[in-house]
Amino acid sequence: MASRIQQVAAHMTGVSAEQWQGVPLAPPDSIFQLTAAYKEDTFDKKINLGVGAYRDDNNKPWVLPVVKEATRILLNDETLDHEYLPITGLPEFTTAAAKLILGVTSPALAEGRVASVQTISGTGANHLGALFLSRFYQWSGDKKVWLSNPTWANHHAILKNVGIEPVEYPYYDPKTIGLDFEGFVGALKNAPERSVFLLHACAHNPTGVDPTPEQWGTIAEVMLAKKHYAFLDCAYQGFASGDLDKDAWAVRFFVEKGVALLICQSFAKNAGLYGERVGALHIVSPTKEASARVKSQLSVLQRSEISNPPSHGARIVSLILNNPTLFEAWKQDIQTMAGRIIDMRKELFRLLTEEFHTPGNWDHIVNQIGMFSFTGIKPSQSKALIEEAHVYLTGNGRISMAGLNTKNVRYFAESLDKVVRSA
Ligand code: KET
Repeated sequence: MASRIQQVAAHMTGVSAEQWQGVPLAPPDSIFQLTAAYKEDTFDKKINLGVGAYRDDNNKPWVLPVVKEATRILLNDETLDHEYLPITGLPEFTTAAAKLILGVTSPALAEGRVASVQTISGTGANHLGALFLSRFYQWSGDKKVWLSNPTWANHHAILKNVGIEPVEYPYYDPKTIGLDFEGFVGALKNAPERSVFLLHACAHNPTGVDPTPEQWGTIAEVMLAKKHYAFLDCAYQGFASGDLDKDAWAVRFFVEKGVALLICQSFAKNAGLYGERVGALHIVSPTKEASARVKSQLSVLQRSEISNPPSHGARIVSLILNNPTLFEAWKQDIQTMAGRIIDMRKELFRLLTEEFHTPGNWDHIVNQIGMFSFTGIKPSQSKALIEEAHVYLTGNGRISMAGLNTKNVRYFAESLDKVVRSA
């Protein structure tokens, strides 16, 4: 009776019966809040080094010329419609995407051992991969995935969402501002057999520190010996070296060695298609027959999650990957992006070492790979950069090199120099 009166009262006052009292206010996303704060900032020299998104030398998002060309072709194609794609995506896209990461001569592809599904960019691939493992992996104990310390923060959330506990393995050594290879291999050796390790295929985020080919060799050996599973996240193919094949080396090497694995692939960065959400999940199985079963279950999962993936971005990438002229043009565009980032590394290094004589060793600025640089500065210094210099970066000292250009790199170096000297 009392509750009926309450309901009536709530109805009369327009207050909903559900107050969501149990819902705590969540903090904003650590990366995207920086973009929002940067946009609101009115300071003329402000710099956004937060999100890993490419900018040209004028600090503008860059629509790749090859993407413009592919879009023009699509616009003039009268045969295209807006029907649903198949549940697992546009077949000519997923087939070409698999070749791009695994290599055209991949034995796994020739033997029909790869199940490929189009996903909502790299994040969707990570999610679907994690969901699949959560459901079907033969876990030796609790569901746990080993993540590098540090890693892309979203890895933690994506795993937790599907009931997998993220645990950490040593990766970055703050003393050397490089790879803690011993710690990493030690964790691989000490983890129970059949553990799942999430590895960044190239251009590690946030550190920009990748294992050498020789180190990858040791990692693969230990993974094979311990029957571990490799969850490979490849969000930056092309951004490490400027060369798509070179950046796929570790993935292909693992497949060749027979490490059990899946690959999460994103076209957000290398094709500049951030908002189009184009990606793929590739699961490599030991047999064609197993692969067919895996693919059938991926299809079932995908159906209940997103039903079928969006078509526009996949069509653009499919055109680029399947047309030799467009493919060559894309490689040029990737070199333009990777090359500009490398130039910024060199210039920042030169300014810090030759002009400002900033205390400390800055070799890592030029040695680190890909979109990001892990500066090695303290959280208090990151905070000072944001608050005093209007330079936006994540609290862990990661900077997106793509946010630097010939016009703002000096101001950044000067600001970095100041915070390094003051604390
Ligand atoms: N994996 C890694 C390692 C990664 O850095 C990102 C994006 C993704 C996957 C997913 O990208 P997608 O756009 O879903 O294909 N990283 C940048 C953007 C973000 O945080 O979402 C970043 O670290 O800034």
